[in-house]
Amino acid sequence: MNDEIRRLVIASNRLPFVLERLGDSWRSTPGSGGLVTALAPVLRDRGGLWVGWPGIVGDVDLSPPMAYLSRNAGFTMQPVSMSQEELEMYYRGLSNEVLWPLFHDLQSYCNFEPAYWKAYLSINRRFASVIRDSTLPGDFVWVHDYHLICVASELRAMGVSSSLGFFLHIPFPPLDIFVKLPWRTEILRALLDFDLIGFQTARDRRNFMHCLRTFVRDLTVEGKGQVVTVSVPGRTVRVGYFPISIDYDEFSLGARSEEVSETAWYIHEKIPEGKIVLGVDRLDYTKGIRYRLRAFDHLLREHPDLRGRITLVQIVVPSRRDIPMYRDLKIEIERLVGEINGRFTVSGWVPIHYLHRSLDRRELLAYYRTAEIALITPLKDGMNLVAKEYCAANTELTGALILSEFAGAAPQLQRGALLVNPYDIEEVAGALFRAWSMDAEERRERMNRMQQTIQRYDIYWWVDSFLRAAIAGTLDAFPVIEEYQSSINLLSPVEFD
Ligand code: ADQ
Repeated sequence: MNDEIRRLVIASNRLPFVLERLGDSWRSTPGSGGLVTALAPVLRDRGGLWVGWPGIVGDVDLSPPMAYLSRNAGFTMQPVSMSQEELEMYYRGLSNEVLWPLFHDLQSYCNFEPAYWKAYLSINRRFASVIRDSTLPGDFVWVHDYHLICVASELRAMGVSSSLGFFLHIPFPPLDIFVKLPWRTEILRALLDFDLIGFQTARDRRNFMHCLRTFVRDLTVEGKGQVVTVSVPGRTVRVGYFPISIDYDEFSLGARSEEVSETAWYIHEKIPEGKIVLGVDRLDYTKGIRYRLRAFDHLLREHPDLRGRITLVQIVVPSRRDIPMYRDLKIEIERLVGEINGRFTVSGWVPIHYLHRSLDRRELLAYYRTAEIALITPLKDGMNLVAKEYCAANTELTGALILSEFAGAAPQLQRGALLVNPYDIEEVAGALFRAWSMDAEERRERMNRMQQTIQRYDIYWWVDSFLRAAIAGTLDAFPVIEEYQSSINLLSPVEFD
């Protein structure tokens, strides 16, 4: 263990909540998405630091709400400010119109606007200055995701020599897609300024290594297995894969609680006819919702006997509402739901129940617990935590998981899930039929296998394996500090003055 390590510092585009001004008071609501679900329990009570954008644009004095949230959350929060224009160019632009679609293999959705890149570098530089000003040399700085790839090179340019780790939550694309990026060499070079680069799966690391070998000269690679060492003149960097996970015990115990059981019973009471198929996704074109709806439509056409005996509950969490492509996607999903419901609904049975809102943990767990089938079919996904959450919450071992082979979770869950190509509508419909008719024994065995894997490789395993590779230590290197005990739950909304 490295004795000099002092604090765990996390940097991500957003702080783990969204702040809003409500007249004279403030409201913080939990951030949606996998990164927050995964990291909030890790930093809680450790007195560490989280650097990120709090969700407010412009020049607003954020010290009072930040002080309140830091005092009560169990770690300190350091905001990074942004103007509306910067947000548009760096976040909406380079992050979500270039890196997000390209890294999910959807290059035709990209808008390679040159001005985006300048804004991206400038915001990465701002994150770097905030990190430099609020950390000490012994802190371990762990930067997250595609918005902040250039933070290490900016920090190095400022003379910061702290230990820096990076984790990419989304996939890394294959060479022939990555090659389209106008800033491909800059991105690869910037990543090499971290000390450890982590990907979700072996597939992503393989793609990255292939790109490095193609574009970076004088590169040597040593070792094999989960973490390898890459050297370029003047730098040595470790590169590994660390499949992210969930707090298994929290989901599993939560699902057994009385209030979740009651809500689950109530949900099934309201949808009494047959089996429930569940889809839960952030609103995003990578999640494959349109293909999924068409597969469900195909199932009902091909198996008229299932009509009235199977119901799809599709929950869509609002996301990136200010991006036009996301607004169009919402309209298209609603049109498809309306069309399918219009075609098949009969008195007493509506085939698709569509919810477009965020759910609290109790409701989400209740849906997980009550659904006989989870239909998780992203076109590509870094990991997909919903798949793992569904399994952890399936306390009675009666559920079946249909999972896209392009989700990062597929290699880990392949012994229990029914893997499908999400573009293959007939195959997905076939898997639905197979899951619908699967006997209890097979469901139990498959679910049991998946639960064992998720329980063993949970979120604490993930953090520890990353930290072991980064600093030869584990989360225990940053012990829980009495005076930082949290009194608010960042996964619930809070209002304060
Ligand atoms: P996301 O694309 O956000 O994450 P995912 O991993 O599935 O995808 O996480 C979604 C999270 O949102 C889950 O934790 C889930 O509980 C929560 N959620 C979903 N529906 C909700 C609802 N209706 N109400 C409230 N919460 C809801 C990115 C990458 C993924 C990667 C994660 C973590 O795109 O591939 O798995 O980061 O690395």
